[in-house]
Amino acid sequence: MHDIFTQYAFGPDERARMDADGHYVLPGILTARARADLAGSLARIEHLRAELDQHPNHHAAEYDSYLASLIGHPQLVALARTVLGHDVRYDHCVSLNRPGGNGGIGWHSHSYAEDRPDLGFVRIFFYVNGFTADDAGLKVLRGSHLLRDEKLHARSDDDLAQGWLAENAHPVTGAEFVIEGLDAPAGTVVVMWTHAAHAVTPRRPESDTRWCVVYAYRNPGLTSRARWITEDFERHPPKGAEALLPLY
Ligand SMILES: O=C(O)CCC(=O)C(=O)O
Ligand SMILES: [Fe+2]
Repeated sequence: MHDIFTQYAFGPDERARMDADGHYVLPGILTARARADLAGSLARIEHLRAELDQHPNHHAAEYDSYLASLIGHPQLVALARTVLGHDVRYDHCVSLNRPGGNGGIGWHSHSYAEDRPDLGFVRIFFYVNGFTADDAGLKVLRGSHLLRDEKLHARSDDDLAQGWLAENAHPVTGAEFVIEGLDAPAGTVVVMWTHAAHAVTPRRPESDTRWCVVYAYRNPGLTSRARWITEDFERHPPKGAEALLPLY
């Protein structure tokens, strides 16, 4: 099994940053080989999406053996465990390719265990060819995950400012939340707590496709809304993922 990450630092300091901010950016850590393999797999998913009357992007690993092989990849599972502790389950693998002209996505958060802070859920985004803040760039609100609000929704920064931002303040500092646009060089990995508010800016019409896939893991304990795993896949787990696939 080839390495997918080059050396990176994610020790107690970085982990504390993630717990304070809701996300942590690991710039350019994907190996050249992983970038090439991922770009190939993600292009195949995009092709299937156009061809099939299905949503292969929602089950990307079920349509591509390379993507499936990463679910139990020791480096990816180790990163998930650094965030969640040892007892983790795989939740989903969704491709997030954004071709030139893609509209991005408005502000939202994701759900899991709102009343159980002991149960974590992390999304690990692979930004294969990166992005810039004004070109399919991820936007965040540092500290928003601390509210564990799964119902956050706003179509635009203005809607967010007039709604959720006006009604909520940082629970620790009391300060206003600040909209922040991230930049990510090629090969960047972003880890994000599931309740963190985020949005994505449109992809410029003249830009190439932004290749991205997200792997999500969680502590078992509750059912999960985003767990799009077919029975067949659960019965025939990819190598190394046998213990990660069950719901509990
Ligand atoms: O496309 C992205 O960068 C993020 C999309 C997103 O919001 C998500 O997958 O939860
Ligand atoms: Fe999202």
